[in-house]
Amino acid sequence: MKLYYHPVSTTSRPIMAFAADHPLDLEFQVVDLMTGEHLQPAYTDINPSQQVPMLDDDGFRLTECSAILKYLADKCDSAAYPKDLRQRARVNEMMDWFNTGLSRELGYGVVYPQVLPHYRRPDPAVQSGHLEWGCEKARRWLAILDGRILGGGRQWVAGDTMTLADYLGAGILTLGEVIRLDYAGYPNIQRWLKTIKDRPTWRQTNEAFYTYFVAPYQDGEFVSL
Ligand SMILES: N[C@@H](CCC(=O)N[C@@H](CS)C(=O)NCC(=O)O)C(=O)O
Repeated sequence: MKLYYHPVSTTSRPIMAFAADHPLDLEFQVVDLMTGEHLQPAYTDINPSQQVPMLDDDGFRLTECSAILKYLADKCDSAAYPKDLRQRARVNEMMDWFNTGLSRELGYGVVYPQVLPHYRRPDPAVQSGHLEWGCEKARRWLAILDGRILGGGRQWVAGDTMTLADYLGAGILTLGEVIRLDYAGYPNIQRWLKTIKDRPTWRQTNEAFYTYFVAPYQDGEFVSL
């Protein structure tokens, strides 16, 4: 199997982390988002969405990080994607929660418009209104994550053990580090992230993210939560 990915990408990092923790025969093929390789005909031909990640399993091509994680987990029979119907439904629920709610507001509402030129609104008033809106909505999701989902001493977001939802959620939350978001004021989120980041495979699979996406912006001025 081959994973087309980029090592700083928020949607690739959870798959890299999962793969590092599991016995998967996975070849990694960088698609250089920085030079626009994903927009070139060679990649567009195999992935018209022009995004990473994409998995190719013997000609079966699959996009969407959430779908790829589930596919890989079933492929290697991982306990991170439980077989029990309700436990699995809970994991699916949390993955959708992260990917459609928090990711939208935190990533597209707050972080990307400040660091990726093609997401910045050309009109300063629109940009500022967009960020204000994103921050307000992101704060709401973070309060739910901190208080309801990870509150009461819960260690993981979807059950008693680490699941795909934790892999995905940690990738999305750590994107905030690009604008130096440390989740002060959200102690349960901080505790949960620390547990995941203390895992031996975390630094290895996130090294490029910290080097090429977090470090260059460490002195930047950002609107933050
Ligand atoms: N819904 C997709 C989103 C994938 C995505 O946003 N990928 C980004 C990298 S994190 C990308 O390829 N961006 C390139 C671009 O949009 O130009 C998923 O969950 O996998």
